[in-house]
Amino acid sequence: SPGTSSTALPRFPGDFLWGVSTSAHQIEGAADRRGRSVWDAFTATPGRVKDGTTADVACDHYHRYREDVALIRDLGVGAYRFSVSWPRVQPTGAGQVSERGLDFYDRLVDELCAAGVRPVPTLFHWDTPLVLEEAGGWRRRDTAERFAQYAAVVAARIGDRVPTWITLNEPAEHTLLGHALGEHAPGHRMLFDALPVAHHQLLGHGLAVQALRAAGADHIGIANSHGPTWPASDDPADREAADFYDLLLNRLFADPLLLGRYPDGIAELLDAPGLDADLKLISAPLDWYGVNYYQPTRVGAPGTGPQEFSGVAIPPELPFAPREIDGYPRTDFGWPVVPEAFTELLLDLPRRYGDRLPPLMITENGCSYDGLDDQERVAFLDGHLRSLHRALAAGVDVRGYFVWSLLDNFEWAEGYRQRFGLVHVDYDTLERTPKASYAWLREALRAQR
Ligand code: GBH
Repeated sequence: SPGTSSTALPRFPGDFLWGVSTSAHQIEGAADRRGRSVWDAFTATPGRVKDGTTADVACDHYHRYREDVALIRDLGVGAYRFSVSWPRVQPTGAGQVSERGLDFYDRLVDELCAAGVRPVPTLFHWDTPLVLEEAGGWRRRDTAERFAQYAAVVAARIGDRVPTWITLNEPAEHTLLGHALGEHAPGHRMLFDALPVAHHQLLGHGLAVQALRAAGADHIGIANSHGPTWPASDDPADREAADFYDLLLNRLFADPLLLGRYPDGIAELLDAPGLDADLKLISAPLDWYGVNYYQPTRVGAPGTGPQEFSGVAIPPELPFAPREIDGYPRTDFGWPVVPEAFTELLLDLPRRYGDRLPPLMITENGCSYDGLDDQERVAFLDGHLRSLHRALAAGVDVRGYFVWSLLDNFEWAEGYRQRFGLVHVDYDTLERTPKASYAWLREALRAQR
């Protein structure tokens, strides 16, 4: 009825997969029970994490996973996307496997299965073992091989109960923020010299897919960040800058994965020997393609934008400059809330990739807001689910949607000051408290049944 905010969502397909997402470094804690990762070292460097915190304890999910699985079950979602910490499984990133580390994921997967929740592990969500990084990390080609060996170790232990896999999370962010701009671990500022890091992650993905299939795994995907890029104006210089940003964010990973080639100009910059063979491996068919969506980006010609954007310093040498998007509400992070851009993105992917595009799953979507009565998050999720439904109605094949995130957690360079959870975490007591958005989503999903 008019005046109530409880208008039901449109109906989604009966077999649509609903889920929530997290990642290991952001929630697990128990840092004393794993090898060190690039994020431990980055965090220990003063000034890198803005509130000076570490993820040593985080949400202490390592010890509290039973309570967290109960929260997932009670929410009524069918799936849980978590990540496996490489240094918990292989403390030095190669060779020696930690059985105690694997035991944790074994227990977690059992707990999920008992709760009727599908485990959806991501094998890499940015926490490279520090020993590997010190030997060159993703700048080195053989890290891709190490990654595939680690994937095989994980599959051998939990593969019998895992129906759906994700290789990498957002290699674009890990390349750009972690290696080109140095705003994330491992903190390199290599600008365009970071391109091999992109290629080696893609190669790691391809080799891991091969290793997973050899271990009998099925339903394999990847989680890539995507978002519409809007030119700041019709000026050709702004359009050119926006096209370049679009290439870096939306095509640098998707083109090799889905089309088996790099966008024009990139292969020349890469200069990798054996590129054709690599691309063949990288473009081996995926069962589904994961999209992490947060917001559109407005981009103009270089030298025309702010020096700092969303807390990230923008080097003047970049051939583009991000610009503010005005006229929309903003999250606590300052990101504009533009649900219709989600529809735009979802309509665009099949236009770009045609029948090379596998079925989609939204592997992350969410927002940062403080407080337990988080009506802004309710509005964000409601708006984005309606936008997603519009894309479904237009024929885009989307099979699932995962909210980022189940819990408030360690938000990388922001520390704990951005809260993305459906569930509030008190970082002194580690007490979990479901927010208004949790109750809203539970009711919205119940109404779908
Ligand atoms: C994801 O990355 C990560 O996978 C996850 O670990 C993280 O916690 C979560 O999102 C929330 O941050 O300056 O307005 O253009 C997010 C990818 C890239 C999305 C940068 C926002 C910049 C916003 N992000 N992008 S803006």
